Amino acid sequence: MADYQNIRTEIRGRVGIIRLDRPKSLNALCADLVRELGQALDAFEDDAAIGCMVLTGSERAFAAGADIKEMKDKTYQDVFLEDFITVGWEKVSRVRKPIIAAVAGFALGGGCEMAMMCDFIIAADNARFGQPEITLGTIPGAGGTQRLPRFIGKSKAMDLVLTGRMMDAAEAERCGLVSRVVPLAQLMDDAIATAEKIAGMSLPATMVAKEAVNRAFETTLDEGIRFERRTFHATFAFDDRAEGMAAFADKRKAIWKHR
Ligand code: DAK
Repeated sequence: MADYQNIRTEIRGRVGIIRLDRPKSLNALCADLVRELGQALDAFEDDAAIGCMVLTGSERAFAAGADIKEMKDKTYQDVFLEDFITVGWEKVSRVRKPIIAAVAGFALGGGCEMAMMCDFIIAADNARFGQPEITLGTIPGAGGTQRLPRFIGKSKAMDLVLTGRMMDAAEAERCGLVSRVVPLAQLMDDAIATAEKIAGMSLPATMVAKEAVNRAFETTLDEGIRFERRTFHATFAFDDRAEGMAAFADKRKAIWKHR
């Protein structure tokens, strides 16, 4: 396992867990953390024994946003030329294997954006989501203005982005930002059990299912349905598709080859 300073990683069965770990700054997403996160995502993505990932933080904070102290003296030239924290960041939305965000405490600014880049969010009952960048004289920089309205609608997205207010877990569930809310003490057990369930499916089937759902955000309904139909047909090339249907007919459990 790599020697990371700002995150911790763990493997449980076929589940790869990444824990953001800068407790003194509520997991503020500094450049080193984002670089390490990118490395950890690559490692799990390349590991054939991993079928699903969980991204989490601490009980107090998933992440309170990008590191404001690191950002505050940067100029336009600095952020443009170094493509500030972009490369590792984009890996979260580019991984092809399923990834669940398990969110407790603050998920603010880049923390909220990072959770939204995962495939779905399981929230602890103490979770608080928000895009407070407006209070810093700036705007969301990692998808907040684009993903929030797609996920929760224009009105609530505008409310959050323009006021910088936080919403609690119940409101986040009501508006569809999170898939479910669980008691804090159960968050990791629930997230890992869900990840194990996904990792227990055929890996290529989960990967194409994820890709097909994500198409819905990029294309028209007609083209999306067409993509789904072609992809559905393509699953007939998988060994696991033949095995899954044969196992159903034989009334036995499928044995996946992940091929
Ligand atoms: N950055 C740096 N330090 C932070 C931090 C942050 N985002 N959030 C908290 N901390 C630090 C605090 O400064 C404090 O440090 P010490 O004073 O102990 O040294 C420590 O964490 C504990 O925080 P508090 O004492 O403030 O704790 P409270 O419980 O009183 O308040 C809070 C918790 C989360 C409400 C508060 O800390 C807070 O408002 N934090 C800032 C939240 C925020 O504004 N976040 C948005 C940041 S801007 C991009 C990718 C991402 C982004 C942009 C571009 N690209 C890919 C290009 C993202 C931008 C942002 O997220």
